[in-house]
Amino acid sequence: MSTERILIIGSGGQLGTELCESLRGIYGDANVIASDVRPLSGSVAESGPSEVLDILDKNRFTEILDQYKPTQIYHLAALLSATAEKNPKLGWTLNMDGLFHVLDAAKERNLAKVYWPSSIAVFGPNTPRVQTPQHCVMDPNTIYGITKLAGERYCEYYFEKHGVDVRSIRYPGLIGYKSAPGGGTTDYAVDIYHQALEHGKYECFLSSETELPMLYMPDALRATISLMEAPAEQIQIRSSYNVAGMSFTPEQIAASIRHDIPGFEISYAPDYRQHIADSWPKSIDDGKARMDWGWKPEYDLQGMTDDMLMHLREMKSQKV
Ligand code: AKB
Repeated sequence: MSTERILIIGSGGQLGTELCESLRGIYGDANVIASDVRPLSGSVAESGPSEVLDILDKNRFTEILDQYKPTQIYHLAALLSATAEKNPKLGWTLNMDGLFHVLDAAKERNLAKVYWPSSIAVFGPNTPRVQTPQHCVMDPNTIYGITKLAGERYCEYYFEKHGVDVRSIRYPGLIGYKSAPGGGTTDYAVDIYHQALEHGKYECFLSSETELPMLYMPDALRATISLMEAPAEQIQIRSSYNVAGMSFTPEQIAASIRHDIPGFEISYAPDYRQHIADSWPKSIDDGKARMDWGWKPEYDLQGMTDDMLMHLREMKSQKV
């Protein structure tokens, strides 16, 4: 029997849905409480406890903490880059105040661990863009990146000042077949697979040569859980770890799809998200994560594309 009880905040999102399934597999369905600002549905709601929680509502948060007495929190609720750019005030409030509520609760209730995701959006136009180091000039110029960098500093501060065991990864774009992303600049790399199977073509909102770091969801889940399970003394970075899987351009992902769907066509209509992508790294140096807690990705671009298309085809055939 697990002695851990884990509260996930933002379980309805792309990462939350899949982390919930993985954590329930490890710690037991009843020990992982899924929560989201909207009522949850599907397997996340059916396989274990689930609650409606707006992390900005402190009273409701307190009620849930009193009811379930979690030992760990995974705080995933946030506005991503593209959505936050459209609504900067809400981006700031949700991304910062939500984190403050969680870190304060962890401090006051002496929680064992907190997980909070950062992003490659902490880097900006003055950052070295190839093999971006763990420590370098950052200067993010999106509201999302600014909140993630401020959040990283807050996490480190709470660890140093209050002993909160908070751990974090700077995710690149996340790609998975089980759940849809929402509001990110890297989301094209998920949508392209759906459109390839449904229509045999895709219009990309980034230009053909825009190279960005990405991570396939099974690798992202493994990275997150390995970091959270590593002994505390191995975690030397309390702001957030660089983690990388692969880097590619829209043209390269299209070529990998053509291995499987030879007639697949891609066209380009860059929009405001191009400006965001242009300020981010092309590739990431994740040497610290590899050294401190043994991180190593398993998927490359073609391996991911083959796996994505196989699973999406399987899911579509089950629907009909
Ligand atoms: C986004 O595109 O906003 C996210 C991210 C890189 O953090 N996927």
